[in-house]
Amino acid sequence: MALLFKDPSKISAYRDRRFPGTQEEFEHALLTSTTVYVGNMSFYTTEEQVYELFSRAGEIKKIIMGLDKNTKTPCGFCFVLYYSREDTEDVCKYISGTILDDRPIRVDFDWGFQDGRQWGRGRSGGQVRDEYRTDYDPGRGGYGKLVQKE
Ligand code: GTA
Repeated sequence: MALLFKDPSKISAYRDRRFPGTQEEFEHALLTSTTVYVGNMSFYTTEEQVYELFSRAGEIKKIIMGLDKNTKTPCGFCFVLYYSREDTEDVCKYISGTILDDRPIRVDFDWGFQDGRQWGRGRSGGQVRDEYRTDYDPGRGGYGKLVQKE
């Protein structure tokens, strides 16, 4: 295992406020889990497209598309569950930053999927980052939700 992945503070900048445990348990989960989070996806990217790209890194156990909690439609993220930790590390190293549907996607280590995590946590139903964005992003519904409401 590369040295980078032995230091939990370097493995991911993201801290899930809803993780039901201590910081140590969170870090342990990041170091051992076989789940990755995929962000900056287009709302139009399908599970089949995710499968096509992510199965290059290893055998996939399951894909869970992130959904807007109001419309129940894809809102630009997903979780990919692998069988092996080695494949999980490879996907973070080699697939993060590659282009899917004309967008650079971000692949991040994740502590593990639990029911409920598939829903966007933003007030408008989608992801929190799409509440606050001020740019125009046609692949993610245009302007951020707060700008749209102005
Ligand atoms: N492993 O990077 C990630 C990640 N993200 C961004 C979301 N998830 C992630 N998992 C991993 N790595 O299950 C997971 C969540 C949840 C699902 C949907 O995806 O654990 P969400 O994106 O709707 O909400 O989650 P989340 O993650 O709870 O939002 P958070 O942490 O408040 O904010 C995310 C980003 O939004 C921030 O980094 C920032 O860029 C922006 N943001 C948040 N608040 C503000 C604000 N007040 N002003 C401006 N920008 C803001």
